[in-house]
Order: sequence, then structure tokens, then C-alpha cells
Amino acid sequence: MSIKNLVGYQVLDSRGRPTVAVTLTMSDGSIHTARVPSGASTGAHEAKELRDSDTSKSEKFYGGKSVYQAVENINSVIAPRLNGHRPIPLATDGILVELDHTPDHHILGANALLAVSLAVAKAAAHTAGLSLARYFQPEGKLLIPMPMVNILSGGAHANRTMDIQDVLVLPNGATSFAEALSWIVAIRELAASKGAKSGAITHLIADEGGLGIAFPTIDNALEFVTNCITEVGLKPEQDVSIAIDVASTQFFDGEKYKLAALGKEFSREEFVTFISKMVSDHPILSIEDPFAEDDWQSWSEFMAIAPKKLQVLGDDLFTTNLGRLQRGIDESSANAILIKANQNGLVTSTQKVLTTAQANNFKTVVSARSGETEDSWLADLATGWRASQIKVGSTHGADRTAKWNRLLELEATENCEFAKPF
Ligand code: 2PG
Ligand code: MG
Repeated sequence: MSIKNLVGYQVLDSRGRPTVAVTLTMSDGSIHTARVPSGASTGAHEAKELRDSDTSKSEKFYGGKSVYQAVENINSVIAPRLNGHRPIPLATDGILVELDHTPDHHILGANALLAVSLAVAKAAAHTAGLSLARYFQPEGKLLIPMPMVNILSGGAHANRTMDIQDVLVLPNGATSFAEALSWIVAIRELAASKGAKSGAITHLIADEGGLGIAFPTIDNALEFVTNCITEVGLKPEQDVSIAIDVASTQFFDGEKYKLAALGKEFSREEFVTFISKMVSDHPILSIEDPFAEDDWQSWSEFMAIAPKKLQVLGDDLFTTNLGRLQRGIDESSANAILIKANQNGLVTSTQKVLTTAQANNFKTVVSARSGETEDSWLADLATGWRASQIKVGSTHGADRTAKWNRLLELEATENCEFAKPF
């Protein structure tokens, strides 16, 4: 079976912004569609998302955010080169790299490349008669990752009501994905009703479906979520722990960490102390981007004093880039990596970053972006790649539930076990 036709086009993401989609038709008539996500709190070292900047043309209504050039690159450069090829991800991703060999894929656009790379992976799974998850792990029990789920949103995803971007929960005591999700739904619904009772607007939700409740301090927000865990009848730490994404690149100016909502500024040394106190005062099991993307020194300093059980997770620090991960391994900057395919640009090279992390005893957290689509490939990749965790945002919004529901489907229909990463 071979690729008969490949068509790129523009669709909308969950923020109502343009993104790239591809529909691939195989010689057997089967059709495989893939849509790519897009971030808001993006790292400077991410692969290049190509967006049109000429606002005087027809794309003016999208304010320079349209992706017509990326789409054109698929239709006029990539499609003619891939048509007739067998869908073999390593080989076709190799051709995509030949067409755009730049490290950040800025010529054709990482959004164009990833859409094609994903559609080919789906076509390859179909050709092998397997689900996408099974395609990456044909034998043995699949590993359903532990969900890391957003309850409170701040930062770039919620108009900076809170300086840190996410307060999430990790149901580390659950024995199945279905049970984990039921606990999370209870916590999330209680958080919404408690927030509403105290006067917060909880029917309007942030980019990833989280609650944008304003708390006077970060400690108050963490206490609120801890209380919700207890009040639904679960034990903090033993059953459900807290994870946070500080997304601190967003408020580091090169010298100081400036927390506008809190009304405080910290030197790098002071911020290491601030973060250390936060993790010791609350049942926090995972902390993402506690320091800015190029503040390598603070990361290593913190790792030297952090509790051994704490997951120190690099997102903007690593941007799913092999070279940056290698530096983080060499310098002991973190012990876990967030994996986002669109930070990298290709399915197979994203997998390579993940397997390198796994080989070096780093935990892996496969993650959605704040701008998502209803496509569910992320759930299959995370499962097929044996990631330890998956982060998709909240339990609200079809862009989020598409992934949770796909994990429920995998757990119900495939031979699976549930990850116990902690
Ligand atoms: C993050 C992600 C998802 P964005 O920072 O981890 O929460 O956000 O996609 O905006 O980078
Ligand atoms: Mg992040």
C-alpha cells in the first residue's frame, strides 16, 4: 500500500486560531487525517511554527495568524515528493528532513511537517492492521499513562489571574485509568462549586478547560486544591498529589523572577528558596518549569536540594530537543521531560527524544498544547511509547476529552496495564 494523495488545509484550534491539517489517502482508499496543536506559553527553542505575517492580504481577518504558507508547502513541496511512497514513518520523516534540513524546520514550518508526519504514522498503523498505539508497541501489555490534570489555570492561559500557569492533580494512588479519571472529575467539580460559592466565576474556563479562580497567594491556591482532594474523600499524597507548571520563563526578565499577581520580585537565588519552600509546604509530587528556559544554573542548584521523590519536569527548558535534553542529563538539571511533538516537528524524532530520556531514567510526560484540536493521536502516542504520564489540560472541552476518551477506549479494548510512575 502506498500514499496516493496528500492534501493540506487550514482548520481552527480550540482557541479559534488557524492550524494545519492534512488528509492522506492511501492506494487502498483509506483516509487518514491529522491536525496539529499550538502553544501559548511557547519556549524560545521550539521548532518553528510557520504563520503568515502579511495582514494586508486575504488572511487579514486572522490577524497574521493564518497558516496558508505552511499549507502551501504541504501541497506544492511535500505532497509531490511523498505521493507513491509506502507509509514508513522513519523513511518518510527522513524525506521531510531532506526537504527542510534546518534544525528548527523554519523553511517548510514544523506545523506543516508534523501534520504530514502524523498522518503517515496513522496510515502506517492502518497498513499494519493495528491501532496507532499498537503500531508503536505491537507485543505485550500496553501502558496507559498516569494522567496529570489541570484544575486551576493562571499565567498565559487565564489572563494571568495567578502567576503560575497550572495547578494540576496526579491520581498516583489509582489502580486504573478509569478510576483515576473518576477521582479527577470529582475534584474538579468540587473545585468549581466551592469557587462559585466564594463568588468566583467558574462557568468561564481557561484555554485548557481549567478554572481561572483568583487567589491572593499561590499558597492559597495550593491549599484550596488540597482541601478539594480531602473533601471528596481521598488522601492527599497517598491517593492524589499536586503537580504544578510554574511556566516561569513567562515572568523571568533575565535577572529577576517578577510575580505580578503576587506583587513580588525575586533574584534567582531567592526564587530557588521560594520554590523549595513551596514544594515542602504542599503535597507536590511534580514541578514543571520552576525556572526559566535558559536559567540552567538555578535548575541544577534546585536539583541538588530537591526531595528525591520530587519530579522536576522540563518543558521550555528542553522543548523536546535532543541536544537540550542531553545537556540536562549531563548537568542533572531535571529528572523528567515534557514531550510535545510540535516543539520538535516530527513523530520519529520526538520518539527519539522520549526514548533517550527513558534510557537515562528520566520520567516522560507526553503533553498536549493549550491550543488543541479534537484529534486524539496524543493518547495513542503516549500509550504506544510507554510514557509514564500524560498531560492534556482539564476534563472540560472536546479538545481535551478527545484524548481522555481515547485512553478510556484503549484501556477497555486493548491488553493494557496502568502506569505506576511514582
Ligand atoms: C505547557 C503547555 C500546556 P502551552 O506549558 O505545558 O499546558 O502550555 O501549550 O501554552 O505551551
Ligand atoms: Mg509547561
